[in-house]
Amino acid sequence: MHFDHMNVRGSHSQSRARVSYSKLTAPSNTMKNTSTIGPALPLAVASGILGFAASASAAQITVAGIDVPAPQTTEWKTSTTPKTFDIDGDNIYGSLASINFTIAFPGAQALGSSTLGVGFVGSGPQFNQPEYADIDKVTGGPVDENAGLALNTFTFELTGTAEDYTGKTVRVGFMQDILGAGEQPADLGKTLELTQVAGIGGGASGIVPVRGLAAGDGVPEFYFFDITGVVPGDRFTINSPNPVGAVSGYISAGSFDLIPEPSTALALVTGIGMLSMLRRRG
Ligand SMILES: [Ca+2]
Ligand SMILES: [Ca+2]
Repeated sequence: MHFDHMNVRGSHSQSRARVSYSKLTAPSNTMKNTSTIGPALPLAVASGILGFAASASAAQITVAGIDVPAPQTTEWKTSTTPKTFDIDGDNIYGSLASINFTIAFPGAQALGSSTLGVGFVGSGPQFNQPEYADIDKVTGGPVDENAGLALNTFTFELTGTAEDYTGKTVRVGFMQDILGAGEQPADLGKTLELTQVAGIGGGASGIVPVRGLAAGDGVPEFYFFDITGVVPGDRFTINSPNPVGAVSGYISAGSFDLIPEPSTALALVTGIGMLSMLRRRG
C-alpha cells in the first residue's frame, strides 16, 4: 500500500481548495440538482459483519487504459459504437453496473449484498449542470443526458459471492472532461488513483495523469482500471485531488464490467485464430 495520492492532495492549500470548490459549484439558473445517488440501504448493513477467509489473496489493481476518447466514451451505452476496452462481449460499458452521479445507478446493490453488483459507499458532493457534456443515458443509449459528477472522491463496494469473482477481473472506468466551456481552461493538472480501502488487501493503481495534466476540451474521456482477486465486500476509492489553481477534482460517470474467466477469453482467442487460418486456406 502506498499513499502517493495523499502527497498530491497535500500540495494545495485549504484556501485554494475553497476557491476551486466555489468555481465548480457555481449555481445554475436553469437547472437544479434533483437528487443525489446514495446507499441503497442504511449503512448499518455495512461491512464488518462479513467473515473473510484468511487464506484469500488480496485484490490487485492495475491501469487498463487511459484517455479513451469519444465517441466510445459519450456513446458508452450504444452497442453499435465500437468499445476498445469492453471485453465482456456486449460492446457496452457498464454491463454489470453504471453510475451517473445525481441521476441513476443501475446495477447498484445494498452494501453486504450476496447479489453480484456494486454498492454505493460514499462520494463527494454531487452536481449536474446543463453545460456539462452530453453522454448516453446511464439506463441505456443512444438518448443523451448530462454527465453528473462527484467532487474529488467516490467509494464503492463489490458485492456478490466469492464464486462471482473467482478467476475474473472487474474493469471499472470513470469519465473525465465533462465541464462546460467556462471551466475547461482551468480543468487541468488533474490526476486519478484507484485504491483499495477495505477488505482483503490495500493496493493502489498508482497516480494516473488525466490528459497528461492538460486542460479539458469538454469531450469526455474514460480511464479504466482492472481489479483482480476480488473478495465480496472489498471496497475501493477513486480519488481526484484538487490541483493548485484549477477547478476541483471530480469523478464523472462510472462503468463496471466483469471480464469472463481467462479460459473463456483464451477460447475466444483460439476461435479467432482458427477462423483466420480457415480464411487463409480459403
Ligand atoms: Ca460490457
Ligand atoms: Ca477531452
